[in-house]
Amino acid sequence: MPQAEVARLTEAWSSEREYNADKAAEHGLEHALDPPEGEHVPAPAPEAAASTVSERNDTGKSGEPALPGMDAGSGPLLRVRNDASDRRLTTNQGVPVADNQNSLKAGPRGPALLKDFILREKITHFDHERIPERIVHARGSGAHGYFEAYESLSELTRAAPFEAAGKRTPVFVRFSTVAGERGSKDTARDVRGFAVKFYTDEGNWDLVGNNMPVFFIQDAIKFPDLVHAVKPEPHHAMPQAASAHDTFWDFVSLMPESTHMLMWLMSDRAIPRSFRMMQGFGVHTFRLVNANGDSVFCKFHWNPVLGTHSLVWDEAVKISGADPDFHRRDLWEAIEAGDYPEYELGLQIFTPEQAEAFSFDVLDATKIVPEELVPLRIVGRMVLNRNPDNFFAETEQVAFCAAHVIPGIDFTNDPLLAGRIHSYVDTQISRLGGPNFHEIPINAPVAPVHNNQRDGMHRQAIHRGRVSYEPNSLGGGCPFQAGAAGFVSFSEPSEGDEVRAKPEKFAEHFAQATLFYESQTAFEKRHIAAGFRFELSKVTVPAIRRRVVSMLCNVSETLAAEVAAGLGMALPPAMPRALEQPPAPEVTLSPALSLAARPGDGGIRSRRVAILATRGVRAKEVHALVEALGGQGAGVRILGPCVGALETEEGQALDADASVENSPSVLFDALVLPAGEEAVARWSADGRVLEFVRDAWRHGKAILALGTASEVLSIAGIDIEASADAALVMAESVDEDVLSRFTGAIARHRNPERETDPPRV
Ligand code: HDE
Repeated sequence: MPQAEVARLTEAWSSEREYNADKAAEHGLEHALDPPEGEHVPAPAPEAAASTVSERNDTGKSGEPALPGMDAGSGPLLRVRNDASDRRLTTNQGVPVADNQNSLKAGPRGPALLKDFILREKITHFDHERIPERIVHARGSGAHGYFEAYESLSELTRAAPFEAAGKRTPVFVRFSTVAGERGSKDTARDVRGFAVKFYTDEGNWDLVGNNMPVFFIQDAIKFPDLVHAVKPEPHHAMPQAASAHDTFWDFVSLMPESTHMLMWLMSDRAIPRSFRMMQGFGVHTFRLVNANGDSVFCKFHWNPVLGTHSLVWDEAVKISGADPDFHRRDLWEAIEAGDYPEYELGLQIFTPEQAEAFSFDVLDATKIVPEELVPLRIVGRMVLNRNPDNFFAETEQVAFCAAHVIPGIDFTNDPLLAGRIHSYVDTQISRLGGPNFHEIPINAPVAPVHNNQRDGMHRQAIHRGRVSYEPNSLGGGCPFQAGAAGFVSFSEPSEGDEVRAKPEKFAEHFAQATLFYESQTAFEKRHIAAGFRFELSKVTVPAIRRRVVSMLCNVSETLAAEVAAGLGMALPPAMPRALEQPPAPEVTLSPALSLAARPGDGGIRSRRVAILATRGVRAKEVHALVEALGGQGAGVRILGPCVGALETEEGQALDADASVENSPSVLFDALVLPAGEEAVARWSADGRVLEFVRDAWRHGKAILALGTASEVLSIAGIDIEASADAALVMAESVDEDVLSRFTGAIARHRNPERETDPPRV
């Protein structure tokens, strides 16, 4: 189209907006509650909105002009996937590389030349391969999947994922530890991050939660203090990925509001068996808002279909050495094997009036809303069915943000949440190098993005046209404000003086710590006491230990006494309470808080079973078990003294695919000791095998001993005569009954009744 014609169209288009008719509606409350859509005029011809009249000249790189309203930066990741199969090597500029073995030199023994742009590009890029790690949650593992709604929640919220039964929304999830650095171990005692990015058709919603429903602090202003206290101490940068040190306990012992979170952190919740076997929580109270603008309060819960299961501490410590990637590997392998991790989403819905009457404040992130008070409504499920193609591009570059909400989800005045709404975008600017991190493919929404934000480091989008301001007439008023169809903040009346203060109810610090402790089973209580004992035994300043135990006196005398005894100290007086006359709690026992409340689906899918093998092992049962357990979805490995072929009792060859050396007991959920005279004799004389068996026993694992293999248990020091133990199955050979007792024990995960403190073996 000739330039003159474009000018004529532009004049006509611009004239359609004689004045800004939206202006009058900008004022007053009515506008706030029901914002109008912005005035906009369709372009009279595509050329009128173009940057250039030459936009149809396709150079082979420039491509076609933008389609009307198109945002090529959003949409599936296909647009950026890169596959090198059957392709030649190139530079970053696409220049084919002839020789990737030698730098350019003046003669074979001569000096390297500065003009070797190929060498220089390669080395320069390599020099900058790392980006700053996350200040917290640095170590994480991610997966793609989808969320599927069970029902329409439109009476409660207009949020897109809950629009209709069966609606699927793509998600990317990142699980993480908090304190450790990027290369630290997976099985540290720590909170786990549980961050979900929903790519909804109304933009990205990030539910950036944890595997514990409460937090250490009540106000964001204390977050840097908390993190400085828990991270390695600044003078010598130790310990890595551990809260068991002076500065953490010094801080929390002076912050009694941490007590409730400390109960969770010292419990088995802090050492999950798998990311697939832990809950997730949104922590804060959020709002749901429906199309009429009506709002209710909401707490988000993720419940794993496999149930909640944890490691025991001794196991977690040993896994750190045997496989620091234990959780990352478990997640990856489960997805590769088609055992897609699945979690149900539960909502606790309550009104502000209900909240007002609670003995605690729902804006206080150190408090839960007990499920006995407000039951869970299960509204959908999340399935993780695809591993990332590339760890860095996806799991490392994904940028979650507590401020990413969509129409239908809104914030409350939780002062911890307020700080988070600021922090996440801010941190990405230095971590991901500028304000355009939302254009990194894993972060880009699938909903199109159109606004007048421009430029900045690493800008990817090529904006068509010359309009980057609003109001405008040269772009037909576009992109125009969406009005009531857009995100309308819930209009909550606010009152009060500008003060730095906390509400009175925030001063109650112990009731829910007691609720949590009292709601645990006997073995969980034992583990909590052991957790405190271990952590405080690493604290070198007795005054700090005393302070923590005095805090525990306000939770449970029994717990405090047990911890004090474990530290060889006298029980101190209880710490003075900030609130002397706390209100009576509504709920004093909540079985839902115990890990035992969610045993899982009763199957053994993806559980790991070790079958020991060595020369002389009876192969018959080994083959039968591989088939039977594998058939039920368990991951079965045959562990020899080393990998490779060994000769069985029957004189056949059996292939060991792992060894007692490369895969110790802690990497498995169950153990089989098959029969075979010679094998039993060999195992009985092998220290590594005896250690393997002892660990399996001590960690409460299901054990199947066939024929005379039970002798190995006795030699390992296990008192099989005295133990009436459902997880120890001894039999001559494998039949239906033996198999069902063994798989039943595996499905139960661990047998805590076997535990003694100190351990019997
Ligand atoms: Fe975070 N948090 N946080 N946090 N958080 C970060 O964001 C922050 C809090 C959580 O897999 C950072 O991208 C403040 C509670 C998860 O990438 C940072 C406060 C909960 C992840 C940040 C909190 C979380 C983060 C570091 C107190 C549970 C990992 C790098 C006001 C509801 C997300 C980053 C991922 C990460 C700030 C407290 C969960 C610095 C200021 C409470 C799961 O922005």
